[in-house]
Parts: sequence; C-alpha cells; structure tokens
Amino acid sequence: MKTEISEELYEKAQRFMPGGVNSPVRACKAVGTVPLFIDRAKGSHIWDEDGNEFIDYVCSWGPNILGHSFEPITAAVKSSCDKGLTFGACHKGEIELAELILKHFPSMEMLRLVNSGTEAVMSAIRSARGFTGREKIVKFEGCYHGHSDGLLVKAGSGLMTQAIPSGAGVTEGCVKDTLLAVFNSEASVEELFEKYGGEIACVVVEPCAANMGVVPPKQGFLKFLREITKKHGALLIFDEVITGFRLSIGGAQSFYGITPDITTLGKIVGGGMPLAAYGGRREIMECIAPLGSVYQAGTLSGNPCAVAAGIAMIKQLESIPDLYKSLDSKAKLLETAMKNAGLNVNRCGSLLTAFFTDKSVESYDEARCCDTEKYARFYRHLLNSGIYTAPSQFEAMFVSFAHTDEDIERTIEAISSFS
Ligand code: KE4
Repeated sequence: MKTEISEELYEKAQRFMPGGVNSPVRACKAVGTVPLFIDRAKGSHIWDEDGNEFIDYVCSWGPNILGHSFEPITAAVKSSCDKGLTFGACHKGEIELAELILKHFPSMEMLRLVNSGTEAVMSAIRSARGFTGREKIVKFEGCYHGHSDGLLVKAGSGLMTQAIPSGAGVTEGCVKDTLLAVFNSEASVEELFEKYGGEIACVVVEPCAANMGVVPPKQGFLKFLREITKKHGALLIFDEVITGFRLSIGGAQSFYGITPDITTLGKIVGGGMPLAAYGGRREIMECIAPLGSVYQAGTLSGNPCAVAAGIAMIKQLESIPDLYKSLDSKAKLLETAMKNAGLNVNRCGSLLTAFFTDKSVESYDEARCCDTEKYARFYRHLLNSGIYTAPSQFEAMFVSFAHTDEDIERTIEAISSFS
C-alpha cells in the first residue's frame, strides 16, 4: 500500500500540531502505522491522499451512522450555510432540533445544545452538582467522558491507549471529588455510597461502555445504578455520546429500559458537525443560567449549520424502515466471523470490539490484560486488506447503514484470513 503522501503530510503536520494530530488516538501510535490523511469519504468508503480506498468502520468515531456525505444531511448543511454560518443569536432550528431530541429521549424535559461531548458531560456534571448542592461524582474505570479535568482519571479511549492514568496538568484539586468505581461491579459502587452517600452529586456512566473496547453492562447493572442513586439522592447521568441514536433511536436508555436523570448526547446527534447536547428533568435544567446559577455558555452553541445537520440526521433515522435491525444484523455477521476466527468479541447493537485475550472482558482490568501487540497486527492486517478500523484495542468498531453486503463479505474474508 502506497503511503508516501500521508507520510509527507504527517511529517509536516508534526511541526504544527502535537503528534501531528488534533486528537491523540488518530496518531495511530498503538498500532505502529503512519496516520493516513483522508482526502474524501462517501457512504461506507474513505479514500486517503495516496488514493487508497478503505471500507470504514471508524465512521469518525460514531457520527456517520448513515455513512459519509449522506446527501440529505450535506444538502441541509449547504443550504443553511447560504443563510449564514453563525449568528450568536436565537434561531428557530434550535427549537426544531430540541423537539426532535426530546421526542426520542423523554427522560429529558429540557436540554442545552453545546459543541462537543466533552462540553456536554462537563456541563451535565456541573448541573448535577448545582442541583444537588453536593460535590463528589462517581465515574467508572475505563469509561471516557471527554477531557474535562475532573474526568481524566483512569479514563478510557486515548488515555487507555497511551496508558496515561490521569493526564498531566490535572491537579489534585480537580480530581479530589472524583470517586472511581469498577464498571459492572455493584459492590464497588455500594462501597462508595456507604462511605460518601450523602456527598455524591451524581454517577456518570457510559450505559454500554465503548472506550475500553465495547463492554456491555451486565444484566441488572444499570437497574442497580438507577436504584442506588435514587436511594441516596444522587443523580444518574447516562453519557450517551456514543450510544445515543446508536443502540436505538432512543439510545441506550430505551434499549435497556432505564431512565437516567441527565443524558448527554454527541456524535450522531450532530450529523457529523460539531454539536452535542445535555438535558434532563425541568427541575434540574432550570438551575442553569439564565434561569439559575449554574453557568454554561458557548459562542457557537446551537450553531445553525450544525443544527441543520442534526435535524436532517434525526429525520433520516426516523424515516429509514428497520434501520436498527439492519445495523444489528450486519454487526452480527462480523461478530460471527470474528468468533469463527477464534477472536473474543463483545458486541452491543452496531458497536463491536475484537479483544485479544482468552478471558471474557467485562471490566477495565480485563480489557487492560489484552494483547495490544496482537491487536496492532490485526489492525494492520485489516488495513492492508482495505479495511479501516479503530487504531486501538480500546475503541469500538462502528457499523453503518451504508455498509453493503459486499463490504461485509470483504470484511469477513479479511477477518477470516487473519492469523
Ligand atoms: P468529544 O468531546 O470528543 O466530542 O466527546 C467526548 C466523549 C464523551 N463521551 C463518550 C462516551 C465518548 O466516547 C466521547 C469521545 N469518544 C472518543 C472515541 N472513543 C472520540 C475520539 C477522539 O477522542 O478522537
């Protein structure tokens, strides 16, 4: 595979951006390849600057559930751009998008549009603290909720990939109120509530973890979190930045039937544009300025072009018959192929990860024992077979509506020929 142009561009990019990237996981350090510079993308395929074509299972880390450059979404953005890129003022699209989101996430009575998942989760936690008057938060080892200081503790995704327990620059003061529990361990949560019960403002969780690789919740775990938070007057925050509109049109809370107090959304909800959201019951959201004293703001929040993409995305998700059934069956075919090739696979809907360990992976510690070198070989084998997947054992593969039967067959062939 020719990669001269990507190599040249990468060499130059490293002069201007740390590691030559604008997000660490793109540096492909963990898989020993040069990051490919993508020129264009359409449907389930991407093309790099050297002209190599790939079937894409990164899907920009989740947003492209309908495939790249999905015409109804790009058309909506183009026409919105012609009316102005940003107003910094109210516009009716914000109301339309909010109504669409609230329709599918009835646990939310009000929401705020923001620009990234990080901002959504950071603001959700501030709202929980403001609403409860409490300071401590509980997060789970291996879950990733963006890069706000208080959450960079044993987080997943890029921190796990680079084995950074808590990023430098995160002060003791920022994390002193962050309590760590073990995903899928009820006992670890009970222990924290026995010790800190009345001080805990919220428990924040990825309802299906996807930043230590895909690790679904054990039967009853989410119900347990719902009950213990209610019992202690803490709020339950579902970080649905990945699972929202992914596991079902109502996200994980609909998929698992558990109602959180606050939900964060990102990725799909923005249709591929920088847009995210957080929301919850009216009584919680009315604590936020200008109504209340929890402050959160943003120059480009509710940006008209990003809102246009979000509206178009949700309307498409609503209109495609059996969308989630088809995503699930495509992902199941890949899961079966991986298992037939002797790989250990976790899957939840159209999210899946091949784990290189012979133990079942139900927690951060089990994920951490994986053979990341073997994962890197798997990644390079797929790449050389024209399949572009996550450059880290601790990320997910995303299946989209655009993946064709031929894509799936080619991917199965590539998986089956890995040894
Ligand atoms: P952003 O700030 O990257 O939009 O969202 C942060 C975030 C919050 N919550 C969850 C559950 C997330 O998965 C993320 C971001 N996900 C990573 C991939 N695992 C984004 C990719 C990257 O960091 O480059």
